Amino acid sequence: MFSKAIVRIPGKSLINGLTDSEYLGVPDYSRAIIQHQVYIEALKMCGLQVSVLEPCEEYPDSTFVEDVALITPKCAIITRPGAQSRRGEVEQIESVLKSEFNNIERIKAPGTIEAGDIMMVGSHYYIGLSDRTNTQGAEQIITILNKYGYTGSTVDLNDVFHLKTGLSYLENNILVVCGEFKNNLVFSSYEHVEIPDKESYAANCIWVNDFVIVPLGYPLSKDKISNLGYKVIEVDVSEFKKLDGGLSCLSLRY
Ligand code: CIR
Repeated sequence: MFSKAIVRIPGKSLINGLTDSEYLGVPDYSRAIIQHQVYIEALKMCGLQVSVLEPCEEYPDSTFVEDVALITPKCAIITRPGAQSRRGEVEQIESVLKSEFNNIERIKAPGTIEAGDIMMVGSHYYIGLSDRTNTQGAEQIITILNKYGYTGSTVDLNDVFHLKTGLSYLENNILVVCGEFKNNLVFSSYEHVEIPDKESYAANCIWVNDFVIVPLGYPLSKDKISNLGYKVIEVDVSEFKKLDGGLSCLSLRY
C-alpha cells in the first residue's frame, strides 16, 4: 500500500519540454494545469497524502517527477537522467527528499537512469535499458537495491521510450502489457492484461491501493482493467501525452 505522493505543478516552460510526439502539438498550459489538479485529486481519492511542489521554470520537464528518484520503503535513490536538459532536476528533488529520508543514495556518472525505466514488483525491481538508462546506471542501482535487501534485473527495450511506457504492474501478479512486452519471456509468469496497439498510451497506468488510475479516452483498456475487479479512475492527461509523459511520470508514490 502507498500512503504518500509527491508531484510538481508544471511551469509555463512546460511547452518547451522534450518530446518525440511533435505531431500531437504543443501542450496547452492552462489545460495542463487543470489536468494536473485533477490528477492530484485522483491520488487523494486513492488515499494518498500528496505533497505538491511549486513549479520549477528552469526545467521544462520537471513536472515528470517520477524520473528523478526511486523511493523504496528503505531508501530514496536520486537518479541521473539520461536527458542532459533534465540533469539539474535531481538537485531540486534531493532537497525535498532530504527532509523525509535518512537513507539517500545517488547514481553517479557515467551511469544514467530515469525511474520511468524502473518497475517495482514487490521487492524486485525491473530496469529497462533505454536511450535514457544505460548499463552502468542499471548496475549502480541494482548494487544499491541489493544493499537494502532488494533485487533488480535489466530488461532490453526495443521500441518503447521508457520501460513503463509499455508495462504497468497492478499487484496480484497482474501485469498490463503492450507491444514488445506481450511476448517477452521475462514477463511470462505474470497474468497479462493485453492493451491493444491503438490504445498503447493506456499501458502506462498506475495501481494505487486497489484503485487503478488510467488515462481518459482508452475505453477498451479501461474495461479490461475494471473487469478484473479494480476500482478504475480515469484522468485526462492529454497535455502531458504531447511530451511523451504518462500517468506514472507525474508522481512519486510511496
Ligand atoms: C522527457 O522526455 O523526459 C519528458 N518529456 C517525458 C518524461 C516522461 N517520463 C516517464 O515516462 N517516466
